[in-house]
Order: sequence, then C-alpha cells, then structure tokens
Amino acid sequence: MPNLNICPESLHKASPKELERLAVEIRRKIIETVAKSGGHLAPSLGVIELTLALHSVFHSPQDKIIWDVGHQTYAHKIITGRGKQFNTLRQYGGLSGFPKRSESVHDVFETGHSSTSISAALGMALARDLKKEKHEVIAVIGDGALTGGMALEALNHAGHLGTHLIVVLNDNEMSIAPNVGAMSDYLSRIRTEPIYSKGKEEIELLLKKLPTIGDKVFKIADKLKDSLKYLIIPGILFEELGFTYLGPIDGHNIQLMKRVLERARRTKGPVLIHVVTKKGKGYKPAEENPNRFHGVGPFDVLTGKIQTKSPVPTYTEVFGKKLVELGYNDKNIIAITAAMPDGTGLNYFAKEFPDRFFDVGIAEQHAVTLGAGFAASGYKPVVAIYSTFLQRAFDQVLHDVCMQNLPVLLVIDRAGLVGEDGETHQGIFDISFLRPIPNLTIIAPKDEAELEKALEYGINLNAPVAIRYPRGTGIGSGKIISNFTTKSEVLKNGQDITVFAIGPITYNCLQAAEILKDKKINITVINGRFIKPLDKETIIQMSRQAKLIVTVEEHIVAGGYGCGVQEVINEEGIWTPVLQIGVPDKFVTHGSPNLLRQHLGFTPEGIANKIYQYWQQILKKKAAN
Ligand SMILES: Cc1ncc(C[n+]2csc(CCOP(=O)(O)OP(=O)(O)O)c2C)c(N)n1
Repeated sequence: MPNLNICPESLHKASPKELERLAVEIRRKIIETVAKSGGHLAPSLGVIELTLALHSVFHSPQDKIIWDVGHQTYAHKIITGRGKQFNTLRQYGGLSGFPKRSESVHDVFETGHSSTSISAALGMALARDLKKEKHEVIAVIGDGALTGGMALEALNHAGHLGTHLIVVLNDNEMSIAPNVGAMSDYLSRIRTEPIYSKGKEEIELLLKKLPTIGDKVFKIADKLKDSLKYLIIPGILFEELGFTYLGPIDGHNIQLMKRVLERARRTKGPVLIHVVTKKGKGYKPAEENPNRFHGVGPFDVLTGKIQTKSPVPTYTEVFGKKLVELGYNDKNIIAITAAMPDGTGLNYFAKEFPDRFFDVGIAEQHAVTLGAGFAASGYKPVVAIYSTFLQRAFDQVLHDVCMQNLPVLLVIDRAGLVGEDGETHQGIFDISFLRPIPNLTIIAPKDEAELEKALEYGINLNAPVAIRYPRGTGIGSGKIISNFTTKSEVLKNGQDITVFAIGPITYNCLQAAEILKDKKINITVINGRFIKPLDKETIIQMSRQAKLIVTVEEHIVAGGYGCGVQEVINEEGIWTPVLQIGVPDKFVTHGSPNLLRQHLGFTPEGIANKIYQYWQQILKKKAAN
C-alpha cells in the first residue's frame, strides 16, 4: 500500500496522468481501509475525482471547501495530509469519519447532519466580502442533501444576495436509498433528456435568432422565448434562482472538472456546478448496491461479502416487522421516513403497504408536520427518525403535534450511543428536548418484547407518543409481557439503594446489583419504562424507603430521565440523595459503542463502581455527623 502522504499544493503541479494514478491509489486505500473499519464507502468512492479536481484548482485552506453531510470526505482527508493515519478511521482516538476542525485546517466546517453546507458557505462568503478578503468558498452538496429544507433556504438567500460562491452539486441519483422528490426528478431530466445537454450558450444563441420585427419585439415572441427557455436551458431552475448553472458534467473526468471549476471561479455571483457521479465508483459491489455500501460494516474486499451479523434481530427489525403486523390490523396506520427507509426498518411496511408509506427526502421537519396533517385527518401516522436527526424537528413536534394533541407516533431509533459515527450522530439529547413538551408520552423499552408492547400502546393512545430505542440488537427477548402500563417494573428488591433505569441499560443495572451484593450492598432495580408520565407513586415510595436513589440512562444527564425523577422527589420535599448516572456535559466522540460505554462507566462494572463510590461518600458523611 503506497504511503499516500500527499499535500494539496502538490496537486497543482500534477499532470493529468499523475492525477489519474492518484485516483486509483486513493480508491484502493479507501476500499482496503473501510473493509476493515467499516464506514461510508460508496459516497466516498463516488467523489475521488471531484476531490482531486477541487484540490488541484483551489488552494485549501485559504479557499474553503465545505462538505455537506461530510461522510464523503475520505479522499479529502487523504489528500490533506492524513493518509498515514487513515487506517485509524472511525476508531476511538483515530480519525473521525466526518470533517473535524480539530483534525485539520483543511476541515473548515464540521458536518454530519445534512443540508447545512450552502448556509455555512454563504456565511463564509459574506464574511469574506465584509473583510474585503479574496478567496473562494465552495459547498459540495449531494442530490440527497439538496432535498433538505435548509439547502433550499440557503439557495433562496444566496441567489437573492448575488454573493459569489460556488455550489458543487454531486448528483449520483442516490440519497442513502434512491433519491426521491420533484427536485430529484428535475435533475434526472437534465441528465437524461438530450436537449438539456446542449451547451447553454448554443441554446441562448438559438433563442436570440428567433424573429423580432424591426426594433419592436412582439410580446408574444418574448413569451414564446421564455417558455422555450424553460423547456431547453439546462438548470433553468437554478438560473432563475440567481445562480449561474454549469453542467451537467462528468464527475469522473478530472480535467473537464478542472476547466469548469476554473470557469466558476471567474464567474461573478453564485455559481452551481452540476456534477454527475456514480455512487460506489470503481468497486463493483458498491456500484451494484450503493444503498448497502453507503455506510457499511467490515467486508471482504475480493467478494464484497459483508460480515454476517448476529442472528438476533436488531431493534430496527423488531420495530419494522411489528409495524407490518399492526398495519394489517389497522388500515389507518401511515408510515413516514425522512430518506431512511432501510435504516429505520420501514422498508418492511413500504413493501406491504406502498400506498401508506411516504419517503419525504432528508426533511425531518416536513416528515413530522406531514404526520400531524395525517393525524388531524383521522389517520395514525408513525414517523420513524433517528434520535440525532429528530433534533431538527423539535418545533414541529412541539407546535404542530403536541400543542394540538395529535396522535402522531414518533419512533426514535439510534437513541443512545451509536459509536463510530461519533459526535454528530450520538442519540443522547432526545429525552432532554422532548421531556418538557406537554401532552407527549415518552417510552423507553428495556428490550425487544417491551418495544413491541410499547408500539401497540403508542398506536392506540390517541395522543402524541415517542418511543426511543437503541442501535443494534438487544437481549433477544421473545418474552411475552402481559401487563404493559405506565407503571414502572420492579425487577429486583434490596433495602439500601434504589436504582431507576430506562432502556436496555436496565439489564446492566441488574448485573451491577449482583456485583454490589458481593460487597454487601443490596439494591432495588426498577425498570422505569415511561419517561413521561413518570410513575410518581413508585418514585415517592422508594425515595422514602431507600437511603440513596440512583438513576441510570444512556443519555445526557442534563434534562434527562434522572432530572425527571429528581423533580418528583423535590416536589415531595424528600431529602434522599440522588445520584444521576448518564452522559456528562460533553459531546461524545467516535469509537466502538462498547469502548465508549466502558469510558463512560455504563458497563455493569462501571455502574457498580459509580454507585459504590457514591455510597462510600454517604457512609463517610454519616459517620462524620
Ligand atoms: C438531517 C439528516 N438526516 C438524515 C441523515 C442521514 N443521511 C446521511 S447521508 C444521507 C444521504 C445523502 O445523500 P446525498 O447528499 O445525495 O449524498 P451521497 O451519499 O449520495 O453522496 C442521509 C439521508 C443525515 N446525515 N442528516
């Protein structure tokens, strides 16, 4: 494997042949690394030539390149001096899978959530102009990310201002799944209809040749010209929004892209370059199945075989299949995803009930309010979104769903630590932002069996409900639960300490109780189950009996479940101390979930240790008094 210790400036002098060779070497490095570490393979393979072209024309970091979502930056990382560390990708303490300002001066803006690049680029371009500096700002955005509201808001603003910036639209016809929406259809027409591919100048010339009579241009001819323009100028939509549109061009032809990027640099005002790429380019299994190789675990390079997963179904699969069962019994159930049909498990529902399934694109805000619209019309919408992406739709949950008490079921996948995707993707804030919203019921099942019960409960409550569960598999519980109510569940009794836990970490608490028993400390373990409404009666009763209350959650402490328990105890004026175990006030970096759990003390040993230390302090204080 070549060293690939490249610096971007060297690319300016590289010959076309050298750039081609580099593309081959970078491609090989990315495939071999991701085969071991897992990661966003197909998006990164698709932009290797584009990345080389960008870094050979522009001077990073003076010129600022902003990568939307940031999952396609592997070539950018290698080109900007991180080739040697590339084998540490996504591992704890290693390179992040996304742009990180702390990692390199060439990562000028951090991303992870989609559709932010044009806003950030416009901000930087406006700042440049205010400071009277001269440099380029380039946003690289995928056709999937362009379905996000923020991207459209930013195009609208940039076109209005006329500020010079370059937007490179990387169009591979894919979001994670095939892209959806009218914008996607429009891009597809530009790509495929031969008349669109004519040069813009050629078409404008043709339009100019249309007859005019003397000096007087007949209004009718003008109108005709206008409508013809709409029909045949590629990218007219972007032109009408105030952008100069260049394209569509082959995104794997480095020399062609260099010429177009040079031209964009010389063009005044905002420019949009439409680059057509193939997702997964250069690795057959990824080209053939870009969806599966979008974000992938370790795989065999030769065969493309992805490592077999555990036989236990994931929470996502349990949800997806249960919703199909519910969908057969209730024709009013509607399923909504924001561009993640497979990731959320709604693919099962989509297959059975295509008429009741909606993929809205990367548009979480719209997804939630679309659900509210369905609910206001007598349907039972289920909106499935990852915890981290639901952050986008806070106001829609509050204002459009809960304020009107509409029966929307929010299914929150990837709640808790997600691992290798790191800071931008950890699902550790949802309880804090949902808990204050009136009318909302929030459930955190401890295992798959409870998830199924929670879904039945949520779909029939006739009020807003959120159910949160983590990435991956649970304990594989096929247990039947007869009694699923808002009451918490006492799993184990002990007289010294009472632990209230929510979600699968409850099982770690049970194991922690065994460890503490060996140290002669007896604890009660309670599965809280409902974060809202809280089972106040049990909390009050337990906090009167126990000498210490402990709350445990895989979530940020601030505003989390533990705070809810503490509020109940405060309201009653009970003076039992409360230890809140959760994520401290920090963003959690990337690394394997198990390693992160060890570092945060979420393993049975970690939890036992935290409780033990705190208990010792209490005993010491008591002895001192
Ligand atoms: C707000 C938000 N929602 C969902 C996602 C999950 N996600 C990551 S990449 C992606 C698809 C992006 O498609 P596109 O912009 O076309 O880039 P490509 O992967 O095709 O290169 C999605 C939906 C996200 N990152 N951010």
